[in-house]
Amino acid sequence: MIVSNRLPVDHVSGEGEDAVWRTSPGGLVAALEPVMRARDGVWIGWPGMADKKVDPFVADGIDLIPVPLSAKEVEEYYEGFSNDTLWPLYHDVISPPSYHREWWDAYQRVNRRFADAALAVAAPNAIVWVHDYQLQLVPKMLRDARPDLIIGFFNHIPFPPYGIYSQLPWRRQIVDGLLGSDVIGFQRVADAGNFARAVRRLYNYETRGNLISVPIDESAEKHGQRHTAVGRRGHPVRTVLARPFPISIDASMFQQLAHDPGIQARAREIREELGNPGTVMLGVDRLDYTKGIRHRMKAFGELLAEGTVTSEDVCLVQVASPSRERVEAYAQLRDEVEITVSRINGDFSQLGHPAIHYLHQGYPREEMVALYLAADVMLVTALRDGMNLVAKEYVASRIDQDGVLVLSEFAGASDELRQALLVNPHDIDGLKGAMLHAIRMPKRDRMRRMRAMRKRVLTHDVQRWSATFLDALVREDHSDPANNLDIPKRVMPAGSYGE
Ligand code: GDG
Repeated sequence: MIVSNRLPVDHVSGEGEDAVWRTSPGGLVAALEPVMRARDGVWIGWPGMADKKVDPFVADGIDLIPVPLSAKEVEEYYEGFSNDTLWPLYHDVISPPSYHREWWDAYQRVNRRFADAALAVAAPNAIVWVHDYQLQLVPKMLRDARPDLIIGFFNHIPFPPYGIYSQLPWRRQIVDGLLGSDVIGFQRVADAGNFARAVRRLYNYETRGNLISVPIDESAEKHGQRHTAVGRRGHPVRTVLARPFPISIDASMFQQLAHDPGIQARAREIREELGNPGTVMLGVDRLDYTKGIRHRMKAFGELLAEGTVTSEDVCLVQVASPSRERVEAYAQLRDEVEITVSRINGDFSQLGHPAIHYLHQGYPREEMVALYLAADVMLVTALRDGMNLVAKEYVASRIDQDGVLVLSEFAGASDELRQALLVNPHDIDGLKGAMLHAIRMPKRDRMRRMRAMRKRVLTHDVQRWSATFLDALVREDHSDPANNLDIPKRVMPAGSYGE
């Protein structure tokens, strides 16, 4: 069973029996669909419409169980606690988190509803995989009711250092909720480390490497609990594996799209429509304050102001797909970004050559791949990002082995894509230097780097990610050597561009 905030479908039209749904085939669906079919799985989540009860249905062969949310719950649990408390807190308080007790109440209530929906259909010893920060209380709710279940949790966003995490008024309850899992997956080594430290500080539980010993009462062992042992302090414990499982993309799907002659023609057309500039730089992000869109624009604006580049030589295409527009911080960010774009364009565009092509729209995947193929330089300058799939999608799409990735060291992807030009996006001079380096990089160097990054992404795709996670989840022995990490040793000196 998969439990996630959103079902992997969007409502197209009609109601009840006549409802038409379209699956939103993100990487997660692509990875899990075959597994779910083979194991008779179900997916539990919110269908995306408030105040509507939707009966269970099947989409593209996956059984879906909708969990209803009222408009008030969307406001308090989703937009409030998930996206205005946890999201900014877990992303290093880039924007100040809001703490409201009513939001917390709604979060607990809704987590209970998701857990109950799972409990209603879980077979004995079922494998339940819970996803992301909206549902951190679900693992413990499941464990308390059904110790036989095999429970995994994957956190798609960072887990912050304790000095930040400790702001959360409900910091103990969240950690306790997560510890209901058998396996807790994080994007980076640092996230798993931050979590283990939070466990020690808040509960003083023993931790050893990736293993956390959670004390249990004597009787629990007899009730079919897995992973039980006697802890070093002489009490019975249940061990929880908390380690990184860096997520990836459906790499072969991106490769396949990149081979499509129609998409290749579209990529050429895009360059023509842009006026055939010497260099096309591209940004693709949800319009989110974690993505460093303003830092990227500031750096580009300064290069134009100094005359180091002109809008005829270099243009920036920024796709900023609309996101969370009812949350105040997002509305504010949109205003700031749009003012910045207008200023830069007003000051530096030439007729027929706008400096920034700003697109506040979502596009079909085919168009995204055409953009990746058209872009000489991909800018991923997140201030904090769990992984950043866009970086991996760009690499997988570059079947010509060309193109330069400028990548923030604050994105999880930088642990694997060491041949990117790594940047600290707060260092505007460093960012400008990396942009210039990318613009001027000789083809041989570009290809050498791209080849190495492609090797990594093509061999470590989302199918491998889900298989690795599920493998760790069903394994009887948490301390098995197969749990060793598969994250490359740093091949370049630590530190960012220009240091
Ligand atoms: C969270 C974590 C982690 C964007 N605009 C369009 C579009 N996209 C697609 C991209 C990419 C996805 O959305 C965005 O994924 P990211 O990883 O870049 O970022 P988040 O949305 O913040 O995702 C993140 C991820 O979860 C997975 O664990 O990597 O760190 O924050 O796939 O291509 N796709 C289409 N049109 C658009 O306009 N078709």
